[in-house]
Amino acid sequence: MRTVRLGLALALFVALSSRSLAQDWLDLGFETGTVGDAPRDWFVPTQGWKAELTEERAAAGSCALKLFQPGESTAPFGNVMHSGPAAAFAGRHVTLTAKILVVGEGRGQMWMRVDREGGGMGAFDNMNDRPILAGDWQDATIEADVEADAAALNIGFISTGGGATLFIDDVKIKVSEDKRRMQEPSPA
Ligand SMILES: [Ca+2]
Repeated sequence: MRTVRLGLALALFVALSSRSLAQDWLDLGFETGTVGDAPRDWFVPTQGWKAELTEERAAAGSCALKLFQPGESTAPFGNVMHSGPAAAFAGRHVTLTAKILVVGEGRGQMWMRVDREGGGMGAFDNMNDRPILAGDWQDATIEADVEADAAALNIGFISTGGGATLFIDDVKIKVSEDKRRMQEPSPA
């Protein structure tokens, strides 16, 4: 009986640890920090684009993340991203969701990319086949099986094809409880 209880406690601890690791990984709702500043741990790698916390629009709470182009830009698109260690996600099924509001001409796309140990690229999706266009808040979803040797998980949001301003909120990352067996490529 004692062993069973210890096992249960251990399983619970592992589940809780992995969940909090995943939650700590992101500032999910953009409700902390200073309006007008970039949110903690997010950055913009594209020249001429800016990302900041805003109270202009919010899908939940009172703040959201705004990606916009304040001046001239030579970049082909705008991108705001977050990169973190993949320890909590390796070998698991991950579901990334967010609310996106597109203002102006162009497309809004969420993306996720796994970087594997040794430098190779793993799972990748940038919603190129299902972009979000101007309108009301819309749901974005990406599902992926994260490789067992994943080193980093990168997520972001791009504005492409017209310079639209993006509002992003309610980012959530859900991780499967159990390790999943990765599919081997079928022999040719
Ligand atoms: Ca919010």
